[in-house]
Amino acid sequence: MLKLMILNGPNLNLLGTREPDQYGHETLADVESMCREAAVAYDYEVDFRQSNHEGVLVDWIHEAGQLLKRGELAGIVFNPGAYTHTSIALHDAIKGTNVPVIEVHISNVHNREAFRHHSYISPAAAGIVVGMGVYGYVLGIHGLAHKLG
Ligand code: CA2
Repeated sequence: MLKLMILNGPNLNLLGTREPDQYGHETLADVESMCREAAVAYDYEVDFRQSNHEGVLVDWIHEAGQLLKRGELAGIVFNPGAYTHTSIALHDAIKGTNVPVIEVHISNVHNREAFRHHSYISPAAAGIVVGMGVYGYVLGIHGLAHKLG
Protein backbone atom coordinates (compact mmCIF):
# COMPACT_ATOMS: atom_id res chain seq x y z
CA MET A 1 0.00 0.00 0.00
CA LEU A 2 1.52 3.34 -1.10
CA LYS A 3 1.45 6.29 1.27
CA LEU A 4 -0.05 9.65 0.33
CA MET A 5 1.07 12.64 2.39
CA ILE A 6 -1.34 15.53 2.62
CA LEU A 7 0.45 18.54 4.05
CA ASN A 8 -1.07 21.79 5.23
CA GLY A 9 0.79 24.98 6.05
CA PRO A 10 0.25 27.88 8.45
CA ASN A 11 -3.17 28.88 9.77
CA LEU A 12 -5.01 26.09 7.96
CA ASN A 13 -5.83 24.71 11.43
CA LEU A 14 -8.24 27.69 11.58
CA LEU A 15 -10.24 26.43 8.60
CA GLY A 16 -13.98 26.57 9.18
CA THR A 17 -13.72 28.98 12.10
CA ARG A 18 -13.34 32.29 10.19
CA GLU A 19 -13.38 33.79 6.67
CA PRO A 20 -16.03 31.36 5.32
CA ASP A 21 -16.47 33.51 2.20
CA GLN A 22 -12.88 32.81 1.24
CA TYR A 23 -12.35 29.30 2.61
CA GLY A 24 -15.82 27.78 3.18
CA HIS A 25 -17.34 26.24 6.31
CA GLU A 26 -15.50 22.92 6.38
CA THR A 27 -12.89 22.34 9.06
CA LEU A 28 -9.49 20.74 8.47
CA ALA A 29 -10.89 17.58 10.07
CA ASP A 30 -13.64 17.60 7.40
CA VAL A 31 -10.96 17.96 4.71
CA GLU A 32 -9.08 15.00 6.19
CA SER A 33 -12.24 12.85 6.01
CA MET A 34 -12.83 13.86 2.37
CA CYS A 35 -9.24 12.96 1.52
CA ARG A 36 -9.42 9.59 3.27
CA GLU A 37 -12.59 8.80 1.32
CA ALA A 38 -11.06 9.81 -2.03
CA ALA A 39 -7.84 7.86 -1.39
CA VAL A 40 -9.68 4.55 -0.91
CA ALA A 41 -10.13 4.28 -4.70
CA TYR A 42 -6.33 4.14 -5.13
CA ASP A 43 -5.58 2.14 -2.01
CA TYR A 44 -3.41 4.97 -0.67
CA GLU A 45 -2.64 5.15 3.04
CA VAL A 46 -3.30 8.79 3.93
CA ASP A 47 -0.93 10.65 6.25
CA PHE A 48 -2.61 14.01 6.90
CA ARG A 49 -0.62 16.76 8.68
CA GLN A 50 -0.66 20.51 9.41
CA SER A 51 2.10 22.77 10.71
CA ASN A 52 2.52 26.48 11.26
CA HIS A 53 6.32 26.13 10.97
CA GLU A 54 8.25 26.30 7.71
CA GLY A 55 11.12 24.06 8.88
CA VAL A 56 8.71 21.36 10.01
CA LEU A 57 7.14 21.36 6.52
CA VAL A 58 10.66 21.10 5.01
CA ASP A 59 11.41 18.12 7.29
CA TRP A 60 8.16 16.42 6.25
CA ILE A 61 9.01 16.84 2.56
CA HIS A 62 12.44 15.27 3.27
CA GLU A 63 10.66 12.40 5.07
CA ALA A 64 8.46 11.99 1.98
CA GLY A 65 11.63 11.92 -0.15
CA GLN A 66 12.97 8.98 1.89
CA LEU A 67 9.66 7.11 1.47
CA LEU A 68 9.73 7.83 -2.27
CA LYS A 69 13.25 6.39 -2.53
CA ARG A 70 12.03 3.20 -0.85
CA GLY A 71 9.08 3.02 -3.26
CA GLU A 72 6.61 3.55 -0.42
CA LEU A 73 5.12 6.94 -1.40
CA ALA A 74 2.79 8.08 -4.18
CA GLY A 75 3.36 11.78 -3.56
CA ILE A 76 2.21 14.84 -1.65
CA VAL A 77 -0.94 16.93 -1.90
CA PHE A 78 0.24 20.22 -0.44
CA ASN A 79 -1.46 23.41 0.61
CA PRO A 80 1.52 25.50 1.75
CA GLY A 81 -0.70 28.38 2.96
CA ALA A 82 1.04 31.75 2.98
CA TYR A 83 4.47 30.06 2.62
CA THR A 84 3.41 29.59 -1.01
CA HIS A 85 4.28 33.22 -1.60
CA THR A 86 7.49 33.43 0.45
CA SER A 87 9.29 30.11 0.77
CA ILE A 88 12.33 29.32 -1.33
CA ALA A 89 13.09 26.66 1.32
CA LEU A 90 9.93 24.72 0.44
CA HIS A 91 10.66 25.12 -3.28
CA ASP A 92 14.16 23.72 -2.74
CA ALA A 93 12.87 20.84 -0.59
CA ILE A 94 10.48 19.72 -3.34
CA LYS A 95 13.14 20.08 -6.04
CA GLY A 96 15.75 18.36 -3.88
CA THR A 97 13.63 15.31 -3.14
CA ASN A 98 11.90 14.92 -6.50
CA VAL A 99 8.64 14.08 -4.75
CA PRO A 100 5.58 14.59 -6.98
CA VAL A 101 3.69 17.43 -5.34
CA ILE A 102 0.21 18.64 -6.22
CA GLU A 103 -0.14 22.22 -4.96
CA VAL A 104 -3.64 23.02 -3.72
CA HIS A 105 -5.22 26.36 -2.86
CA ILE A 106 -8.75 26.50 -1.55
CA SER A 107 -9.29 30.06 -2.74
CA ASN A 108 -8.56 31.45 -6.18
CA VAL A 109 -5.30 33.18 -5.30
CA HIS A 110 -5.35 34.95 -8.69
CA ASN A 111 -8.46 37.00 -7.96
CA ARG A 112 -7.09 38.11 -4.58
CA GLU A 113 -4.28 40.48 -3.50
CA ALA A 114 -1.32 40.81 -5.88
CA PHE A 115 1.03 39.30 -3.26
CA ARG A 116 -0.87 36.00 -3.59
CA HIS A 117 -0.38 35.83 -7.37
CA HIS A 118 3.16 34.50 -7.19
CA SER A 119 3.96 31.00 -5.95
CA TYR A 120 7.44 29.68 -5.16
CA ILE A 121 5.89 26.21 -5.07
CA SER A 122 4.31 26.11 -8.55
CA PRO A 123 7.58 25.80 -10.55
CA ALA A 124 8.46 22.73 -8.46
CA ALA A 125 4.94 21.22 -8.48
CA ALA A 126 3.72 18.37 -10.68
CA GLY A 127 0.26 19.96 -10.77
CA ILE A 128 -1.79 22.78 -9.30
CA VAL A 129 -5.43 23.06 -8.16
CA VAL A 130 -6.69 26.55 -7.38
CA GLY A 131 -10.01 28.06 -6.37
CA MET A 132 -12.09 24.89 -6.14
CA GLY A 133 -12.73 25.19 -2.41
CA VAL A 134 -11.75 22.31 -0.15
CA TYR A 135 -12.80 19.93 -2.95
CA GLY A 136 -9.46 20.94 -4.48
CA TYR A 137 -7.77 18.45 -2.14
CA VAL A 138 -9.88 15.64 -3.61
CA LEU A 139 -9.11 16.83 -7.14
CA GLY A 140 -5.44 16.89 -6.15
CA ILE A 141 -5.59 13.23 -5.09
CA HIS A 142 -7.30 12.18 -8.34
CA GLY A 143 -4.83 14.26 -10.36
CA LEU A 144 -1.81 12.72 -8.63
CA ALA A 145 -3.15 9.18 -9.11
CA HIS A 146 -3.90 9.92 -12.77
CA LYS A 147 -0.39 11.29 -13.34
CA LEU A 148 1.18 8.22 -11.73
CA GLY A 149 -0.97 6.06 -14.03
O1 CA2 B 1 -6.37 29.46 -0.68
C1 CA2 B 1 -5.56 28.80 0.00
O2 CA2 B 1 -5.69 27.61 0.22
C2 CA2 B 1 -4.36 29.52 0.61
O3 CA2 B 1 -3.25 28.65 0.53
C3 CA2 B 1 -4.73 29.78 2.07
C4 CA2 B 1 -3.69 30.61 2.82
C5 CA2 B 1 -3.34 31.88 2.03
O4 CA2 B 1 -2.31 32.56 2.69
C6 CA2 B 1 -2.93 31.55 0.61
O5 CA2 B 1 -2.67 32.78 -0.06
C7 CA2 B 1 -4.02 30.81 -0.12
C8 CA2 B 1 -4.24 31.03 4.18
C9 CA2 B 1 -4.67 29.89 5.06
C10 CA2 B 1 -5.33 30.46 6.28
O6 CA2 B 1 -6.58 29.85 6.41
C11 CA2 B 1 -7.50 30.41 7.25
C12 CA2 B 1 -8.70 29.77 7.33
C13 CA2 B 1 -9.69 30.29 8.13
C14 CA2 B 1 -9.46 31.42 8.90
C15 CA2 B 1 -8.24 32.04 8.82
C16 CA2 B 1 -7.25 31.53 8.01
